[in-house]
Amino acid sequence: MPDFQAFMRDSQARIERALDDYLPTSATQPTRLHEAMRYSIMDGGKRVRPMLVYATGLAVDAPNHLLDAPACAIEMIHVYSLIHDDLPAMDNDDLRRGRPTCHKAYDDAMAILAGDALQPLALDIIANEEQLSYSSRLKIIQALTAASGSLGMAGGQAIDLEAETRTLTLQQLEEMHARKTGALIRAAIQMGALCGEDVSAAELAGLEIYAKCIGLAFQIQDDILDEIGDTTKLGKPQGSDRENGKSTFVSLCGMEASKRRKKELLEQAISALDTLRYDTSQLVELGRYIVRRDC
Ligand code: GRG
Repeated sequence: MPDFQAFMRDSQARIERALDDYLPTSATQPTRLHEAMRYSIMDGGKRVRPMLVYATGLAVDAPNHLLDAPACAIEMIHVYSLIHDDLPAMDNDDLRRGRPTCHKAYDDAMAILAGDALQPLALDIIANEEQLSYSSRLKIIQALTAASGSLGMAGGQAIDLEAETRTLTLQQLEEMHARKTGALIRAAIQMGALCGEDVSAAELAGLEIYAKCIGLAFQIQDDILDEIGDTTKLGKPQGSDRENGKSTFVSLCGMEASKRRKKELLEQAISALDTLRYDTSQLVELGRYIVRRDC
């Protein structure tokens, strides 16, 4: 069983190689669009969602070669959402992953198109993954589209934009984040599970609880980092949520209660993995990493 550092290193190396293979080269016409897509995706994000796909794969005994396409697809959808989120019409951010955002490095139109093009590419690589059965491909695509559409991430973003001028209740905040960030995290775990052969209903139920708890804990840590994180490490300005008057777990519950809540969620997530038969050690460690990360 590899230790967590080795698991992270191997999964990150695997995802970099696979993304590079799936993305059209920068020399492919239209070159500026392909450059913009590569600029945003091949730039060293943490790759949390792909790592969740690989760690879930281990927990359901799915071979790594089946997991590459789902791991890349979820990262493509995630990166498209970051590119569009940074646009002037949304968060209007200049920095992402420590570099100028896509629309700053290129222009608004090219950033919109780069995000637009990453979405069908994500679906395309699943649809064309011949090592997966037709049924698995369809179910993986269903998980991805449900998580990214109006009832998932895009819907969560719409609620977030509408909430900018008012304070949310804690329940409204959790519901918004369950869609905006939680849905893709949950989809990453579902997609990994769909690559396993004989995953039982009890195992799926355990993974579902893990996914929901980790999704929420991820966001609580994001809110904590917005308060106390380091701009250089974060690769984006610290304190922007507070400056923009956004409701966050910290603004609604305070720092200590937010830390307690993410600890409880982590414990709940880890206990839920007891229903699984195979190696859940990397899901456990990844959960710990997600709630303790400093960027
Ligand atoms: C534009 C449809 C649409 C949706 C945007 C996810 C999202 C919705 C916006 C991102 C805004 C944001 C910073 C949300 C906080 C949580 C989050 C998604 C952080 C970034 O994810 P990480 O930490 O980033 O996994 P890296 O760069 O490591 O991939």
